[in-house]
Amino acid sequence: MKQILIFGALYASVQVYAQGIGGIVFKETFELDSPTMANWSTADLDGDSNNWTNIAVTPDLEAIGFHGRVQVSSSASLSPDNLLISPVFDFPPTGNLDLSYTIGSPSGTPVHYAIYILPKGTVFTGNETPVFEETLTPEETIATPRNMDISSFEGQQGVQIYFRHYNSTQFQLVLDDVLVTSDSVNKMKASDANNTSVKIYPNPVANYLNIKSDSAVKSVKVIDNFGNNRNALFQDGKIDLTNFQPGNYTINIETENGMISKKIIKK
Ligand SMILES: [Ca+2]
Ligand SMILES: [Ca+2]
Repeated sequence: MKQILIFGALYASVQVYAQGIGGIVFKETFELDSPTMANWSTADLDGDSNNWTNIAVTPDLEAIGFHGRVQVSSSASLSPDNLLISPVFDFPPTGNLDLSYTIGSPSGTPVHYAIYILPKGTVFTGNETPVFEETLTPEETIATPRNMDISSFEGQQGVQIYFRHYNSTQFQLVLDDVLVTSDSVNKMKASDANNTSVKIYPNPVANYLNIKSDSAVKSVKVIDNFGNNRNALFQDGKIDLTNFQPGNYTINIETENGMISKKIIKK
């Protein structure tokens, strides 16, 4: 039986930014003194009674670089489907929004997760389109910082961020230090953080997808509709998609200035 567990006031709106001023839009440390901690909720979609929980790091988590308190999604069945849902908050109307967090797993790979940004009150079905998803590589099972541009959500009122540990054959996912910023405290220059600094073409694509980026591309991942990380050759600024089935794919491009996610259609 599926069960939705709600902790705290799910729809309590949290106003943590000064409108029109750059800075911190939302911050969560998952520590006991965090004022927003009580407003997170979880949903155990696979119904195995294992879910996201807030814990003080254990020695195995300390060993992979986590400190203090963290959120851990666990599963007994090795087929987790656990949702962690942020408090409701508003994105400021302007200003290069940036989402960062730290992610990892003590249980090895492949650990898969997705992030959704949805209007408050959404009845989650699993068919929503993630803003980002990935399967961690063996090197990324340690506490790994992630940083991505979410400026397309500028001005949206009453939204929640969902972290979904699913489609994964590993039983633990660890999350800490969720931070949404605008403009001034952004770690990147605005021009670099903006989506336009990475261009992909053609889209739809037949064989080779070109990637043009202002900053050096560190890695490229191609994720299919089922959330699987597909091996694709990235060479000379091109991804070879010749042997891919037609359909929708997500391209996650990690540059020196952060992670950018793009949707493409393979013809
Ligand atoms: Ca579960
Ligand atoms: Ca923490």
